[in-house]
Amino acid sequence: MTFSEDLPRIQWYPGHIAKAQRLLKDRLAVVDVVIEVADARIPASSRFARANSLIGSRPSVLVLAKPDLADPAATARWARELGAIPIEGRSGQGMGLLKARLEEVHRQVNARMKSRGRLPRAARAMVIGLPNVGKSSLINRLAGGRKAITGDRPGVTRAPGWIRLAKDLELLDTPGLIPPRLEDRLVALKLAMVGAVPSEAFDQQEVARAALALLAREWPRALERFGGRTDLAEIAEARRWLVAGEPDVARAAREVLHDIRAGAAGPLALDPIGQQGIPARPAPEI
Ligand SMILES: Nc1nc2c(ncn2[C@@H]2O[C@H](COP(=O)(O)OP(=O)(O)OP(=O)(O)O)[C@@H](O)[C@H]2O)c(=O)[nH]1
Ligand SMILES: [Mg+2]
Repeated sequence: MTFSEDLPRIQWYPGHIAKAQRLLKDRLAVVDVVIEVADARIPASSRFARANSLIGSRPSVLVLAKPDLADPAATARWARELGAIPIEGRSGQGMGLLKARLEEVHRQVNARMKSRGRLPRAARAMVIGLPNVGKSSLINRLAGGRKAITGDRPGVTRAPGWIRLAKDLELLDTPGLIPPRLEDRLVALKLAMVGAVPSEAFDQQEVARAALALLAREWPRALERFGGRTDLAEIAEARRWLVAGEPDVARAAREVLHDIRAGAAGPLALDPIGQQGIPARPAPEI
């Protein structure tokens, strides 16, 4: 059997994701600039398959979140390849670059509006990304101490608030949630490994086993945390996690997944460089 046939099936589609999907389209309709957040550990797998059709011809900026949990060399290569900006949520490292890029985009958007004879107005930006990828942390960093401006905007169903980031740049205070791509089992496994899918949504032992097998194939250095073992019973035995004298495999699965997610197994790079996340998009028409 091949590796991919063995992969667990992960199904998760809670109501809030379905609702967010409906809202995303409406909100994107009033946005000029999209800030797409991907996970630096899986820059391709964490992008949204339908991003192109949703973002359309709008300019966009790609942020690689949680670079502290990713392999620095891989992140640097991905950033170059995708023209993306790595941003560390806690230190805010990389924010200066993002702000400069947003300013530039907003100047272009303004110039376009003027050339079309439209009244000048602030450019509107919105953050989109997977569950738990770091959207709110990024919004908080961008907003600093600024307060949300409330008020209705045509075309927005639920009148979210706008935060003024600069004289002519506003940010939507509610991020757009994009659904995890679970139909591709390898992508789904990687999403579970970075925490984009909550562990209640799948069989932990199945996913922990598949995660260890994936690490053995793609990123063996992470297995050092588990003494080089890929077998849950062996990991449990080595750590002395026993129930009634037997290896506590359920606990081993939980701990393995936790360590992978939280960075205890070291920095990760789970997508091969060059892997296509979404088809290349022609340069946006600004
Ligand atoms: N290690 C690390 N953790 C981060 C970083 N940015 C955010 N986090 C953590 O990741 C978790 C999710 O961050 P949020 O900003 O709430 O993510 P979100 O995309 O808004 O999540 P949802 O609203 O649940 O979809 C939190 O525990 C953050 O502290 C980062 O750069 N590095
Ligand atoms: Mg959030």
